[in-house]
Amino acid sequence: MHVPNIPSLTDADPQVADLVHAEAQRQFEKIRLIASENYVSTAVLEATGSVLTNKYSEGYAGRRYYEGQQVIDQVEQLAVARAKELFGVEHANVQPYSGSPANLAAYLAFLEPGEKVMGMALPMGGHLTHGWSVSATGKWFESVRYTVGKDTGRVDMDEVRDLALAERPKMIFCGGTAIPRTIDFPAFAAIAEEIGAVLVADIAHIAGLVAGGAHPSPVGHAPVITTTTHKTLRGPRGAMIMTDSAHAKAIDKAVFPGLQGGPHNHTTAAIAVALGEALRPSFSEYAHAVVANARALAEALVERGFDLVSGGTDNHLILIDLTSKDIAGKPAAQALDRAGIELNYNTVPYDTRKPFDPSGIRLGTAAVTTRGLGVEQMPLLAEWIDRAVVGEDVEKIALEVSELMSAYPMPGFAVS
Ligand code: DSN
Repeated sequence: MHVPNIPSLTDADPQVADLVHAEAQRQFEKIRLIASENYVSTAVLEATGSVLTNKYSEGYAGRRYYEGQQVIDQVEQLAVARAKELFGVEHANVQPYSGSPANLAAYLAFLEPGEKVMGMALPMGGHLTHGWSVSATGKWFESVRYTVGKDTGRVDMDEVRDLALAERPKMIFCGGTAIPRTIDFPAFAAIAEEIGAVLVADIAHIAGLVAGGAHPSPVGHAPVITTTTHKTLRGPRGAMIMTDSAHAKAIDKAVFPGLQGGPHNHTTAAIAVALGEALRPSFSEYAHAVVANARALAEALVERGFDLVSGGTDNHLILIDLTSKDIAGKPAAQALDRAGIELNYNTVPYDTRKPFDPSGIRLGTAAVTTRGLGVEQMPLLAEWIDRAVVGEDVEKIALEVSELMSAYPMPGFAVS
């Protein structure tokens, strides 16, 4: 059953209560390898489900448009202070509703419509909001995109520099959603400085690794840093923008009143809780364990003949090109789901297939590491993936997966 228990919901709306319990059970039984997901602590869950959701508080602490902010101001100030301490930044805005609005705030703060942005192309591992054509950011701004090497699967910083010098974008994004390798923040910063562009580091995927010292930090290199709070950082669904002092005012104005109304105060409180957790030494151990697990899983997959984009991983994420296995990403992901292994199909760089039916799958180790799985379990995961990806023994594997996971407690769930 779900923890905290939900007796009032069960009385008032058993249909929804049953669905909540069912999802908790599903998360307990599966090996969750979606690279952008995690399990939050029970404390984060409690903050998210609190009466703070009842309150409107447009504005910022001490400068609100509604009365009754005696408590909310303290909640937001606590979240901000913890973000500043954890990441070592001068300023933090904890109000963005999620990653896409956080990135939009950067556009609103530093670009006029039609001006030029540079980001990693979506099929190469970038994000929709880094200027991809179907996103508002690609429709309302001119965008240029850097790629990864066809043979290396890695960003070539000389090519990024050449493109930047030729195109002279006003803003540059680094980071993305399917990047298995370390992001070279100093190199991006040098390029941005050379052309006078604002560098925005989108660390949504790796924020927890940065906080835990398992990935280099963009602080001191990128004056603007956007992140979601729910991936490796292990907080609630939300986002933050961290800046140096020079860029703070523009970002705050862009978030509110530029893009948003009232912040989601229950989320802000849960972000504060998650940041408090990330400030503890055990979080650094967690972040390093996430990377160690990803490396071990990558090695075990390579041994089984899987073709990994860039050959491996430096972080929590693995991108597999299944072309050599003669199966597409979507049927593979569906077969894996039936086997109790949850991940997503994904385009790979230079994919010849369509985004809704691409050649790859994407995996991450943030959630399984939270459950307590270690490097010793990764060869078994690779073996199950190898068999299930082609639809072999899926029902049998699902039972074995559920048996394995039953030994690892899940925050948010208790066996009833
Ligand atoms: N949907 C997120 C991910 O899965 O990486 C990015 O927005």
